[in-house]
Amino acid sequence: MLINADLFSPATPHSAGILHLGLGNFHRAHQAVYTAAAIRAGGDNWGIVGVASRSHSVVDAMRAQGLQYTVAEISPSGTSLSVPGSHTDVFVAADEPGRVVTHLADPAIRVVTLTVTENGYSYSPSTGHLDLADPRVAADLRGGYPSTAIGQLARGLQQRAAGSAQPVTILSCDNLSENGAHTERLVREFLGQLPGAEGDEALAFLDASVAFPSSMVDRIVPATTDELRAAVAAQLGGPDASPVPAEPFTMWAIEDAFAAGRPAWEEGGAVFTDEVGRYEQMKVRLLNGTHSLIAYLGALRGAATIPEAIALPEIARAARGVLEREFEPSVQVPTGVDIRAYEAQLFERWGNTALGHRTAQVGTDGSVKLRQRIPEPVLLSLSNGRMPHLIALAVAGYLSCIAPLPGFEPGDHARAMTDPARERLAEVAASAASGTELAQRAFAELHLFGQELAEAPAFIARVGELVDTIARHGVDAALRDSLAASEADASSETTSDTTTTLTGAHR
Ligand code: CS2
Repeated sequence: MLINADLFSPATPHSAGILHLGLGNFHRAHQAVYTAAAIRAGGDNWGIVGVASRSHSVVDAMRAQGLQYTVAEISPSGTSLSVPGSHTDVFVAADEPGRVVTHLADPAIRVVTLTVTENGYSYSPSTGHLDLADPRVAADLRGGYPSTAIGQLARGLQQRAAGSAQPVTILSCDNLSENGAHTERLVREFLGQLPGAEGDEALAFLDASVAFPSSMVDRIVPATTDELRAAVAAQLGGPDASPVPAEPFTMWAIEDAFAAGRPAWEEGGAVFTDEVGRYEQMKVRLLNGTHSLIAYLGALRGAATIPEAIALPEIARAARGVLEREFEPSVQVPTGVDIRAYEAQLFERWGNTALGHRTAQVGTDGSVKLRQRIPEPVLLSLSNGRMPHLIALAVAGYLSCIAPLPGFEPGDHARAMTDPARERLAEVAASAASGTELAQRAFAELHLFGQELAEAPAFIARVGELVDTIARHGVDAALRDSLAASEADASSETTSDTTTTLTGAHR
């Protein structure tokens, strides 16, 4: 082993109780760290079998390092290293496709966790349902070893139902609202699509013995860079091929509804609460929603990283405006959370220059991410007679990055963003005469952000206008325009509130 474990205290579990799908950096700096604390506190049968979908890089590195890796907690005041050590095995599903199903059916596995990103749930952003048009979903439904996460869960649960039928919990750890219910719905839809009565036994097993609690996860975890590898190697005195960078902040709120026990994740600071829905809303809208705005506008301004973007005064003003005036009114704050302190902390976190979180990373998969972040706040704002100018700007920024109008060059950071809707949107953009037409077709024809926003013509028109402004006059002009409109609306509301109060006082 290359990492000198004597310097640290890796958790060293005795056996595995968790199967984890999505062996990326987020899992390794979040859930794996909480699990290490639970294992150290006596839960040594809660080791994790980690599954990477297709990529070998993490699996190869961890195998060569006795399953260990370093978490580098990075802040402007310094970096501290730790080694969680919570894995008992890791493998690549594409290499050993049968193993995922076998582990899922194994009664020793009592919790299955997922960090497969918003894009890993095989759902259609336009309908919210399982995407039957996705060829990988269709292949999984036909049979053989499944390759999608939903197919793996469904096939694994089928096998478990037919075998031990022992209860199990499926815990989504992705930024989806109501992620437990969402995952359960997709698994049920998959099983319901199987021919004849093939899925019935598993559906009955789900009714009786499978729990899908929701959870809110939070930690900013960028991609690993060579610079980090070098810095970690220098501190460790030996190489780690796959260290994970992470901010110091970390939070996990979980609904305590498990079917077959759970690790004592509270040992690592997790909060068990029946207000997970509120935590999710707060996080997915305030943090992730504002993050998207910072990423798209920042990329268009040439900022490589989130801290570079938020250091630009207009972007900081737009971020504050969207957060306070457009996202926050749609959020029910969890009991005991000081929302002002939470928001102040968000700005500090985004400003962490040492972390170097890239705008291209946050801007990736915008079609599936924005679908989770914006529709409800937009609809609520419109129903209150208010145009959410800054959310419209974030969406205009997204379209300008992913599907630039002919003749508009969004820059390298925007070009580096990948998105499952990129091809479809680019086709529309290539033949669109204006931003207005692009927005109109993206929302109403492609149903990019679902049915309800497809029927919000004033919002679509505002997005289109801002796409045109970005293409013709640049992103700064669009920022000035939407900030002025948003600030004017806010101040006219304050004035009319005062008037109402004064009129009331006169009576
Ligand atoms: C980000 C998130 O990439 C993104 O879309 O908004 O990954 C964010 O960094 C995490 O959710 C923070 O917990």
